[in-house]
Amino acid sequence: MNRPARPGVHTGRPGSLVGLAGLFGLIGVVGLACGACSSSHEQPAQADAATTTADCAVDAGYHPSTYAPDLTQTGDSGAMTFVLVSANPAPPGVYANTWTLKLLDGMGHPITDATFPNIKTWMPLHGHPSPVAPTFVSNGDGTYAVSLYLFMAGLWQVTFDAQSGSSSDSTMFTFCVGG
Ligand SMILES: [Cu+2]
Repeated sequence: MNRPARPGVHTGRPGSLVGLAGLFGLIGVVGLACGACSSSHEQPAQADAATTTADCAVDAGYHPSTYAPDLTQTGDSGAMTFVLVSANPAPPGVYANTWTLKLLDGMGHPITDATFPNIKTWMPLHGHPSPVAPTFVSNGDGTYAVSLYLFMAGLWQVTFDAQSGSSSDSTMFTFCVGG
C-alpha cells in the first residue's frame, strides 16, 4: 500500500517563551481563519490536509486506543457491545477510512437491524469535526460498513450512537491518526 510522502517531522516541543509567542501567533492565524469557518462548512483543509504527521501530544485524559482487529468496547449504557472488527487502512489513517463495526446485544447476539442516528468525528485538540459526514451501510449480519474521512493527522474521536428498536447505546473510539 502506498503511503503519502512524509513532510517535515516536528522536532519536539517549543521552549516555553518561544512557544508561548508562537502559540499567540497561531491563535491569531486561527482566529482569522475561523471567520471563514463559521460562515462555510466547505472550507478546504489546505495545509492541514498536507500534513500526515500526527501531533498527538495528548493529555492523558483522551486515552487513544492502539488499533488491533476486534477492538471491543461496551457501550456507555451497557446495552450493546461495539466491536471494531477491522479498519481499512489499519491502523486508521489520514483521509478515507472504511471500518467494519459489529454490534452485539446484551446476550452477545449480533444486532442486524441497527441504525446510527449519529456518527460524530471530532478532533478534540483542534475543536473541529471532519467536513465530510460519515456514512454507514448494514451488511445484514450484525456488521456495518462505516465510511469516515479523517482529513488531517492527529487525535480523532469517533462516536457512534446506535439504535435498534427501543434499545440505544453509544461508544467513542479514539485514535492517534497518521504519523
Ligand atoms: Cu484538526
